[in-house]
Amino acid sequence: MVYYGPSLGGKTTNLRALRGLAPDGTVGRLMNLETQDEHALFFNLLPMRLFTETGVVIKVKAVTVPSQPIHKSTRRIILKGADGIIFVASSQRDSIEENKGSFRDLRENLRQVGIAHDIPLVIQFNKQDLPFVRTAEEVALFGSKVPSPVIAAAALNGVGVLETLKVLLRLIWPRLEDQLSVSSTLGLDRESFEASLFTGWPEPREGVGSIT
Ligand SMILES: Nc1nc2c(ncn2[C@@H]2O[C@H](COP(=O)(O)OP(=O)(O)OP(=O)(O)O)[C@@H](O)[C@H]2O)c(=O)[nH]1
Ligand SMILES: [Mg+2]
Repeated sequence: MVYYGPSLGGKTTNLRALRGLAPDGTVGRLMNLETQDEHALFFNLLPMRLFTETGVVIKVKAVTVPSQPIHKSTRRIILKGADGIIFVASSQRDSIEENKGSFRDLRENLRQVGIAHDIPLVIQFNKQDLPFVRTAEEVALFGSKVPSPVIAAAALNGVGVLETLKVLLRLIWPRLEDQLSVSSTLGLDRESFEASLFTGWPEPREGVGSIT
């Protein structure tokens, strides 16, 4: 799962929040990967294991892209391995142009690496807890106009983070079935896949959480 989006949108914070929400034994360390060239380049990787009721364990790697313009080629390499994308936008009103720019960059990179535009994609409007943001209603209205699911979040408070990932995994299931025939080979049908993902994880929190 690739977390894509403008600088400071909250990609790393999503992974930190997942780490914080996860029951023991389901996620590994949050890794910070660094390249050795002259440009500071950081991206993160969080390995997770989701235990389904059928005994099948789904290994998920959540990866962020480095957002600086200079790292376009790294973003492409990361995208090549993507099964799904979470686009983390900032809800702040003055971030609209940055969000758009990063989304254009995403579309261009998908085209460049030959990934179809119908790759599972969820858009997250993060930082809902801040003032001067697009409201949850505005986010919902936006969601009604675009083909991808759109979710409001406040990742810093752990709100909306799990929901975003769940929605993406639901979109991904048909691919698992197409490519691996998981229902016949592993007995993992769509219903049990959806029902058992994230068992033991906390229930979704309402609102934007406390401002910490
Ligand atoms: N108030 C608030 N701050 C947030 C939220 N999510 C992230 N932040 C803050 O925004 C800043 C940037 O968050 P990061 O998670 O580092 O953003 P990023 O997308 O990983 O940024 P790059 O790695 O530079 O691309 C940090 O100071 C976070 O604490 C949120 O939901 N609410
Ligand atoms: Mg980051």
